[in-house]
Amino acid sequence: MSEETKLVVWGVGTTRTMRVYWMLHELGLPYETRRIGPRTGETQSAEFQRINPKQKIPVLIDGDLVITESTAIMRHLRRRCDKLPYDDYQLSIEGKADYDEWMSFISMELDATSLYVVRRHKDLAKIYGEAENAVTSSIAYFERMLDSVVSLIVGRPFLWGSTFSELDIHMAIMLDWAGFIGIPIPESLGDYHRGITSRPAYEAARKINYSDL
Ligand SMILES: N[C@@H](CCC(=O)N[C@@H](CS)C(=O)NCC(=O)O)C(=O)O
Repeated sequence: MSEETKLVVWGVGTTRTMRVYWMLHELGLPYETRRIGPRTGETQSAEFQRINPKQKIPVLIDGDLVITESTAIMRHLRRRCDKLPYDDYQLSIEGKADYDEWMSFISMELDATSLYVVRRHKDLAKIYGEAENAVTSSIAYFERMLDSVVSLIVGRPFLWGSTFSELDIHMAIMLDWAGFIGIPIPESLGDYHRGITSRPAYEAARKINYSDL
């Protein structure tokens, strides 16, 4: 693989695919898109199952490398070029622990155990089943978890160190998603959220990810 290897992204239309397009546009990397959507049956085609047996989008193909997790794809793209260099803190052992903590917190506490449960048992209840209590308690859990980190975010342009990173993509999409569901976001996070989502790469990614859906 080299910086010149053609990048191919499979999948559009979800918060997870949005992460990948946003990072690609931040880095200005050229790519091709295979516009398959979630729950269309396209992730079950024989061709796609050979690429990703998990039958999930997004997938990034980078030469011989196939990556099937959106957070791993964001990190890989960033490491692949030098357009978003790391600062001294981000390279330090403390900075790396801080990164791991944010990545784990957003992926697990805000996403997997909270908003994704709401998604499955509310909007996608026809597939995953109705579970009103799970939806209500997951919303409350999301609010409690988000509240617990508000003081670490307020007044900062970026979550980690002094530069924009994939953690900002991850967090801003969570805040978008919560707003979409109707969960009120603490007002004090408004400046951070607006700052991150005013980046041109966010709009460019939205156009690719959500057009014709
Ligand atoms: N861990 C995966 C989760 C991906 C995921 O859950 N993708 C869903 C859409 S949000 C999917 O492809 N579902 C299969 C389908 O709907 O056909 C990631 O973040 O990359």
